[in-house]
Amino acid sequence: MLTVHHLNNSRSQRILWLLEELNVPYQVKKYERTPQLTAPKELLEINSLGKSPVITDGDVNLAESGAIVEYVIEKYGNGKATPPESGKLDNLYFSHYAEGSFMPVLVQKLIFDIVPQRSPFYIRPFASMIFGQLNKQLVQPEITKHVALIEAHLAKSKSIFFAGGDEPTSADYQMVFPLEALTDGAPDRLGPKIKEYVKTIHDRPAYKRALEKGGEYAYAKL
Ligand SMILES: N[C@@H](CCC(=O)N[C@@H](CS)C(=O)NCC(=O)O)C(=O)O
Repeated sequence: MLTVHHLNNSRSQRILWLLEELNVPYQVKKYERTPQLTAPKELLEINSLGKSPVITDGDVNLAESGAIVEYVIEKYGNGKATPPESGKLDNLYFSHYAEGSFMPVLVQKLIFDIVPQRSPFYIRPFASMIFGQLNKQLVQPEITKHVALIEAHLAKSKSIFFAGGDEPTSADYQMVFPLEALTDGAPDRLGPKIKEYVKTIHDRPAYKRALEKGGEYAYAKL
């Protein structure tokens, strides 16, 4: 049976949601973040980067959420999660954009937030000032551009989903995590379409089942 190596509060929630939507039988092996928020070393035994998600499926051992999403849809989709012809390019774009362009900016913000908190107390005020300025001058303007791009796309999409079809496709499975993280951390910076999008996904029965299977997930509440 397919196993999802699942880290709490992580991108592997995407994979649980996908498997629930496609009704694929699977089991979850749970890993707990350390107090420093990194993955525990047991994940290194499954994948050499020690990151989540990873799946094992027979002889297949696959990391990288975008690759896993494509693999699962191709092997188990039975035609589901296929974008309409008119949405194929959008699906391709947003499936890659999520990890290739959007997540790096959010991770940069997270790091700039965390560095001052973890600095020795005697340099913390200076670290806060420097990293606060870096966030304000470099990262926030980037996030604003990303939010505008996504908001504009969702506003013109033929449906609530990124590819404009009547069901989620790989673009949605990839985009949901960064949008949830933003909704949780900076809801005031988001437009109405992104908020509606995240709420619609959270209301889906398959999404709720995935939350139950995965356990702790800070970006959506049961
Ligand atoms: N681009 C990778 C990123 C994987 C990744 O960084 N996963 C995070 C969880 S969201 C992780 O395992 N963090 C723990 C660590 O780096 O120790 C993907 O989409 O799968």
